Amino acid sequence: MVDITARQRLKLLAGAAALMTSACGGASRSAPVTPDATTPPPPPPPPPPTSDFTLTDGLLRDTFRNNFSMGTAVTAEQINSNDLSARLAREQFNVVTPEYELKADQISPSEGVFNFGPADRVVDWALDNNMTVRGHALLWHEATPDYFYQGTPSQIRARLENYITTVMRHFAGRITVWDVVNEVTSVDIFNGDNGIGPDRRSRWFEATGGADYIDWAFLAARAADPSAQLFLSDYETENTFKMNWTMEIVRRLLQRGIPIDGVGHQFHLQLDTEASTALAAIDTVTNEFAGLVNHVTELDVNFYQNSGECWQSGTGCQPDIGPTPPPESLAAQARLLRDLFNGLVNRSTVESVNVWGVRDNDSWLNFAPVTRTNYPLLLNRAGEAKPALRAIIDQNYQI
Ligand code: 9MR
Repeated sequence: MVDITARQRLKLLAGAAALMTSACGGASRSAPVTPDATTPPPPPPPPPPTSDFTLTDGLLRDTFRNNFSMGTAVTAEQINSNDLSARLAREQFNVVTPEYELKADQISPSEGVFNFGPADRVVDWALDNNMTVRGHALLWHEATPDYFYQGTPSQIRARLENYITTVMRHFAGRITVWDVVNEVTSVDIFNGDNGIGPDRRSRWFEATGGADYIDWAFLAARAADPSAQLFLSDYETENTFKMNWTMEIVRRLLQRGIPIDGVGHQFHLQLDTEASTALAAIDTVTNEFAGLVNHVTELDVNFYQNSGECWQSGTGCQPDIGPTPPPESLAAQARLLRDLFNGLVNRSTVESVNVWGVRDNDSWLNFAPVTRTNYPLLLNRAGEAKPALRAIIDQNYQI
């Protein structure tokens, strides 16, 4: 995983590149008739449309208004620079997740230091624009400074409780939904299944000697802000094996009386993912745990298939597609997302669906596992609706 500062630098470069490549009319017109002194010159004609479709204000969120809220990830940098993605986020979505500003390495880079500035910026901007905020994430094994893991298990617990209490109280009333723990399920299933079981062998697990830290986090979160909705979020819940392990963890939490309100499914999907596998994950939660709700937390569709080797060492990766996405891939993305959204609207436990970025150039998948042009989101680099967006808002749109 690329570190945060490198990622931020890359994002800035990507933003600049997108600006430089944005089209600017340029069609030549015939010479104007010489105006007479009394008639004002006619206004210039509007630029030719680049597509036969206009994404009117609020269309995306309004399409799903009776089903679930529609969210996206935004950064403080995008807001501060009035980036096109921030403007489109405000126009089309009603939930914002700060993409990294609420992570421990940003909020508290060293012990006792709390830096809320960038997160406050995103949260206040969202609220000013009538959007709600998903808090992401109180505990993760990435983007977390080393000091969190130092000392005895009881020292680590006390520090974690203090962190969660301080952060949640700071945002109380402004952030009403939190990913309390992120990605705590074992990934052993992808490493040949060595019988490790449901709990990820993360630094949290190693430093505390087990998975009780998950309980500690939820208990502290409920105590800090009893009105907040508390989630466990993970990726590849569309994989039955991984989902079973996530379910084992949720079951254990509920059996112990640990407060949890819902499961977040990141849904970082592939072009060949069957929507039914993702919908099955939603149903698994609904069918076993009456009262728990589902959120889709980080939806995107990767245009590359990454081998384990590519993820682990950055070698053997598929080559860059380049600046023109293959039409058949755009169509596959549109079909997958239409099937997914058609299933999500019929599932009453789905309260919130969030895509992980606004325009294709915003996505982490342009940089992970290696730097390549990717097309994972609903809007293209120019901020126009892609086939996937049109497919989910209009059943008559021909893919
Ligand atoms: O997209 C996020 C990227 O901008 C950050 O640099 C990175 C580290 O904070 O986190 C990325 O988001 C991750 C999310 O928080 C959890 N699931 C996986 C996402 C992609 O790595």
